[in-house]
Amino acid sequence: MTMSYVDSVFEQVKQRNPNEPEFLQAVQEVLESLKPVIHRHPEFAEAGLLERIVEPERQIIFRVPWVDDRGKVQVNRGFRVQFNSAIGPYKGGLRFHPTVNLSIIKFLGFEQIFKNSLTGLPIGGGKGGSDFDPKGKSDGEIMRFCQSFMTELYRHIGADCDVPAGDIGVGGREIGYLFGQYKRLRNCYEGVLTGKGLTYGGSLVRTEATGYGLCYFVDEMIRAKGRSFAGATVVISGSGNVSLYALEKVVQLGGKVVAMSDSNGYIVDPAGVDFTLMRRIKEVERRRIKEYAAAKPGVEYHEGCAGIWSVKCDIALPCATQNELDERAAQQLVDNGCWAVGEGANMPSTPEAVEIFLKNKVLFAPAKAANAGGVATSALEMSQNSMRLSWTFAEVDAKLKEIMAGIYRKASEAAKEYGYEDNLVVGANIAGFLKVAQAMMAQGIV
Ligand code: NDP
Ligand code: 2IT
Repeated sequence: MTMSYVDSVFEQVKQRNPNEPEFLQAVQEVLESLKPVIHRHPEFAEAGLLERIVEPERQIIFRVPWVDDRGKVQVNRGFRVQFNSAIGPYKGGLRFHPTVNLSIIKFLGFEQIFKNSLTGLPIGGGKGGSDFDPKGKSDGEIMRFCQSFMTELYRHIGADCDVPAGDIGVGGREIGYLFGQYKRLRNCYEGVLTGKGLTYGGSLVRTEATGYGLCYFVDEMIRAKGRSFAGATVVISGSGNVSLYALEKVVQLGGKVVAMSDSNGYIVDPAGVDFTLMRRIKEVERRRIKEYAAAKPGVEYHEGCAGIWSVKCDIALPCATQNELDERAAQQLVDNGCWAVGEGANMPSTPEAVEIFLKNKVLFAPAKAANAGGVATSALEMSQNSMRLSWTFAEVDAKLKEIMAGIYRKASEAAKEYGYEDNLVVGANIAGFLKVAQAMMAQGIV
């Protein structure tokens, strides 16, 4: 038997990108899901659509030199991968973390294409970042790094071309420094970044959007099966932007969060994690999660972040990083009675872990659907910047909720239509792909 079109495209991707395991992992999952679509649409193969969609439109890698507080010159590597602009300007975050490399930025950029499509808003896919480690750096060092990073990046981005935002290690402070430098270099005040501060063009709800959106999505998914957050025990990994606002929303929806983590370890708080205290320690004071245990009686701290999946829960929300939840962790969750998983991070579950969830009928919300609330609200920030108006918190929050419900509907309908009822992994991949594919078909071979 000759190899299928989809399999032969994946073979080519493997050959051309042999040292990019995260990128290959993301591509393999999407291509596998698309087999029934390709079968129904032979015109996609004729147009070389898959060969084109797996190749970034443009990849930029650059030197980022800066001077640390001791006067020593430091050099980091900067990246921006402009993956696909079929449905709108490139859009996606910047990650500053020592593990950043081209494979990671390409996997994130590739996922972003389909996620952004699912939002229903006009945004293409892109991602960027640096192997810079913000941990332990002074504000001055962060500022000088951001200014140097933007001194190269500014020539490649723009409000109608490519609009970066935050991701791991890039929050409000970094976006501020990046925006200031962009404006200075271009002499132009435009919505070139999202996640901006509220005094200079930011949108209400953007800070909370990914975590809130994750909970809105999971709520839709579990309510469709007669379940709810009320009274549920929840474990959230990470304690950064996504995790914190998932925590706040879970509590508002009547659930109890009993464990959270950072890259060093995890806390167990049987009484339910206190949002105000956790936010102060992690977001305001930028300290370690260990200090939450020191600050509140009855809380245990355990070294090593992977152990968090041994904590018994009804709902698990992995919100830290890629491949943080493996086969063993998935089995542990299932054995402990976990019945729903919502991915707040990008690709947090390994392919083997996803298999285990699906096989055991755990309600599974895949990242590119479940965490799309952040980028959706970024697109709402872009709209407000274009109109030179700002909407109230309630207005943006209502739009976010509606967008997340819409994504759930699109993913579950696509899954059903292609014979994979209740499989939101396949449904999200197909629904996200179809809009991009139609736009690419209309625009010719580009
Ligand atoms: P933050 O930098 O605010 O927080 C990241 C959290 O994850 C921290 O608790 C960090 O711990 C932990 N973490 C990071 N890397 C690792 C690692 N290698 N091993 C263990 N723990 C780790 O990032 P965000 O909350 O913004 O992002 C979290 C995830 O959500 C990422 O996968 C991101 O791509 C995804 N995402 C973010 C969106 C956003 O709007 N911000 C939107 C959609 C997805 P420590 O402090 O110890 O480093
Ligand atoms: O992974 C993601 O969707 C993000 N980090 C948010 C991107 C954005 O442009 O808001």
